[in-house]
Amino acid sequence: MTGVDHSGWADYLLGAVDDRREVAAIAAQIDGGLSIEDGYAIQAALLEKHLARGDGVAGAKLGLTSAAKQKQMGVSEPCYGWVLESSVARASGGAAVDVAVGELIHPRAEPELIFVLGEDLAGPGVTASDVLDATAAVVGGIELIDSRYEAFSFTLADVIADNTSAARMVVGADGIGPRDADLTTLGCLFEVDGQITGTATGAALLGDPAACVAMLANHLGREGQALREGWIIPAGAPCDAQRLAAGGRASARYSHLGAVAVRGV
Ligand code: 0L1
Ligand code: MG
Repeated sequence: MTGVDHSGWADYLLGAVDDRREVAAIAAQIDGGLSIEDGYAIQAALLEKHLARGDGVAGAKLGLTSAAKQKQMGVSEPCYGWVLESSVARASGGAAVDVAVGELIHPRAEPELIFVLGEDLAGPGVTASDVLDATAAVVGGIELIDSRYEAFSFTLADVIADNTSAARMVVGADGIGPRDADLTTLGCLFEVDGQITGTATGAALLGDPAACVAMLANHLGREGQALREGWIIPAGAPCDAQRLAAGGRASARYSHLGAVAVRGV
């Protein structure tokens, strides 16, 4: 690793969250750019700062696991981040969950397939089948991402440092057992402000959503960390993300999992 000030850049990103303002991407401000390794080190420092403020970890997430998202953001690899307890809202029944978009910088909504773990999962060597064995339920959700960077523009290392743009995670009420349906053919229809903006199946997530979660478990295993029982694990968005404004509404309708909706307030 280089002499990058991980704690200082984490403060830079936390300041952007606190002040609800976009900031210049980090890589462009460092001679030689920002490595993926330094991106994860900044992300780890940022997580420590959130925990020091009294927040907790509700799960871990994957980002950029679909071709739709990789194309939208101009990158070719997935990334991993943390889901903070303060970011999670649980849907009840079919009612739309209100999200205070004014607390965010330039939020975008995207559908998510979410695994709820029934037991710990520690890499290396975790397979998609191991993920299904360790999963208590699969639910639908909607993530509100909010890059702290100007114009949602960044390198892969930048977005990793920024905890993969994580901002809010709305978790659907209706789950199924991990083997109750074929997750690769499970369908998702995403609608924003009355317009269908994307349709996809679970296979859009690198061929198999459970394999994505295995990648995350193996990534954390390399750092001596594990996914924990009770955590939620969003496997990524099968469709691209859409701007959500105050008064706007996004809904994700899943086969087998029901619908999840959010309203910008
Ligand atoms: O959850 C995600 O897929 C976000 C990954 C980061 C890139 C973005 O901000 O879209
Ligand atoms: Mg996401």
